[in-house]
Amino acid sequence: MKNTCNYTLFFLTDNKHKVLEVSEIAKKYNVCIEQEHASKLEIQSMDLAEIAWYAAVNHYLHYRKPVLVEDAGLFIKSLNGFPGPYSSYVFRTIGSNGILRLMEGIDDREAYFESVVVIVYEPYIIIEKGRVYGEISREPRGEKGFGFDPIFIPKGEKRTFAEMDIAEKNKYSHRAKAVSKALEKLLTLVKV
Ligand code: ITT
Repeated sequence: MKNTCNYTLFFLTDNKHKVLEVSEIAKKYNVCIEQEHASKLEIQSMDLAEIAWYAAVNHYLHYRKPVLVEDAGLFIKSLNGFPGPYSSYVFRTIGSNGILRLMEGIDDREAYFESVVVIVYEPYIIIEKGRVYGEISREPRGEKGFGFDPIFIPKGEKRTFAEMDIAEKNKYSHRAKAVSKALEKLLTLVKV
């Protein structure tokens, strides 16, 4: 069945998994998502909201089309929130196995993912956050998803995110929560 779009948002990301996850949510709101491959301004900050806000506003000022930026990170309690805003770099360097090695002998496995979504849809700028709490597994499990999915088990589950399909991950995920809130706000502000 063809998706009817009341609105289209250009999602500035190089991560195709994120596009699939966000598109699945956006469908419910009749919003279409198009991946935008332009380079993304990445400022250095400890604050995901600040990073996403600068990227979205900078892109909007260049291209003047409705843009969505989403930034996320994994925050591990026993590592004082590491890797947090550095998740992308840490994933590319030490990966999930590196995190598991850092946590060898640590019994406190609590962690959360946080997502920040910024939508610039003139004249509005919408910022919403979402979190999912859970724990870091003892070993990687599952082939689906991306990033740290094989080592993250959301609260109330036994499976890692990498053992779930997109619809199941979206029932729990930080990204699904932030995107749903942002789209609800967008639709209350902008009437068709
Ligand atoms: P962008 O092009 O959108 O920036 P990215 O993959 O760099 O895509 P982020 O900066 O938002 O994404 O995320 C930083 C890292 O955090 C990402 O590379 C993953 O390793 C990890 N991460 C974020 N969300 C995740 C999720 O839902 N599942 C697993 N890992 C995730």
